[in-house]
Amino acid sequence: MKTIDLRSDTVTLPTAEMLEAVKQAKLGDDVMEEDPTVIALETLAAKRFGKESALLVPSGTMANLVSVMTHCRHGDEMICDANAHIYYYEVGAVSAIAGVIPRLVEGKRGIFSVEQLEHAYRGQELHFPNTSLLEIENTHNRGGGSVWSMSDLKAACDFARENGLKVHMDGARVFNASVASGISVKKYAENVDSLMFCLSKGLSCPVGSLIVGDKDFIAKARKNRKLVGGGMRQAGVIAAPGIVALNKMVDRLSEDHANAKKLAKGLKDECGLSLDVSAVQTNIVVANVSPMLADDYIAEATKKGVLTLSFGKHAVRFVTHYGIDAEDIDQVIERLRSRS
Ligand code: TLP
Repeated sequence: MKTIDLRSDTVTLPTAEMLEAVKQAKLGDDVMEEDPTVIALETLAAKRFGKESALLVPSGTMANLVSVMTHCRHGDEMICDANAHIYYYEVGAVSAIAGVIPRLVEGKRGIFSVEQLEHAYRGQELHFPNTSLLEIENTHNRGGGSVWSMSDLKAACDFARENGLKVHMDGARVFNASVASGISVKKYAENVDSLMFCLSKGLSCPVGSLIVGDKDFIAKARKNRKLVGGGMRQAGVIAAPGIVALNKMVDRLSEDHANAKKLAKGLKDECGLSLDVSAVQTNIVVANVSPMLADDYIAEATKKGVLTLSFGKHAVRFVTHYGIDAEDIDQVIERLRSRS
């Protein structure tokens, strides 16, 4: 029985073209800013997002941390969604390392309104920490791959700007957002001061994330990357697949989105799980498996060769990606339909 791995789009393997690009890559010492392949990727990313500069880092977690360290001082406050990856899944790094206090907003599937921001923002007063950053996640992972609309994004960013806050976008899956919404990544980036995206998720690269921003911000971020041990040497071996990804792997994300929709429909109509099919916008499906516990459901599914992740007591996450096709989705529905 073939194992169908829907735990995450991080399980994707590099394409043959990516591996060939690694072999052919011209390399140098990237800490000395002499790796031509890294420079080519950073130049390409900056151009794609309409920003002055870009910086390659090993992971999305480091990209978020370095961005927060660059925007904020120790003791500052950052407003973010209560289910934001940066708060929920990054080992508390923004507090433990950057010394930043998160102030949480209860968004709807990770999307929050200006009214909620007005409520969360305490103003600059003697007793309060200095609120310096708004963090937005697009697509929103725990929100089930939800996409920020341009009007919601613009309103939140305008509010931030009017109050002197910088905006950082965790765009780990921003290309999924862009493909689903038709809004260019440039348009998303235009509204924020910094944006990070991952090569290692839907774009199928083995390693790497990029931060984009203005020249000065990226120069400071480069130093913070060094501070947290993220300075890399012949990092062109990571950058080379990234160039292939940006040129070849973006448009196909719509296949993952179509497969996620098909999966959601099947899980609801044929496997009896509870979920809102119309809420599936990208490559993430979150289903409620009650009365079963998520862990028990996952154990049963694993026995049937379908791998998934727990997203709460009764919530299970399924992620579609490169390497999962429409037939695999049929198989998943078939296997999960029977409860024996
Ligand atoms: N998300 C992973 C797990 O950590 C949950 C996944 O499988 O989805 N921002 C967002 C929105 C993410 O989803 C992730 C990874 C990150 C940041 C961190 O990226 P990495 O794993 O490269 O540090």
